Amino acid sequence: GRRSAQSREQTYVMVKPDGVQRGLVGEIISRFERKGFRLAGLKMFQCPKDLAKKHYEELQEKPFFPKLVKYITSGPVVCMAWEGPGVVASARKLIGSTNPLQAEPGTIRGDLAVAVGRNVIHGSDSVANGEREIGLWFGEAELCKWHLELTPWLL
Ligand code: RTP
Ligand code: MG
Repeated sequence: GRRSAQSREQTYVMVKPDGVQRGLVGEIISRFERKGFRLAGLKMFQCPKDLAKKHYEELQEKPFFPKLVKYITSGPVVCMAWEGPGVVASARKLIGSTNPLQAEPGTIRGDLAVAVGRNVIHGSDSVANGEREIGLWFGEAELCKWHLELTPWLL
């Protein structure tokens, strides 16, 4: 039924090194929790160069790609898998536009960042990429399965 399929949608969200260093991890987790999504995976992690390149492989021809890889590997990130109905699109809304100067107030980037090269957070841009990225960043044993029948207030 609806609560077993659609509500199992997952997205990969990551606090980038600037967000970790600026002490924004709690604030960011809090926004997703308060929205009503379920945290299925969470860890702090120093990303190796190979993984950063793989994660952003769709952007490898862009002029900013080397800088982007350097940024993501410049310090620990906080990796998260969030789950819930429509979580991929909703997370992108909570996060705001790629360029923080274009991001609406009330969004994470709109409230907490000023530069595209230091935009604090990542969120998957499609359901397929969410699955791909969670597979890249997490091992099976690092992800928790919520028992929805025991948490009826969570959709
Ligand atoms: P993300 O993947 O990190 O969630 O960001 P996004 O979907 O909003 O944007 P995307 O096009 O996927 O770009 C990935 C990240 O690359 C950096 N970037 N720099 N012009 C630039 O210098 C530039 N453009 C993009 C940003 O950190 C962006 O989040
Ligand atoms: Mg992207």
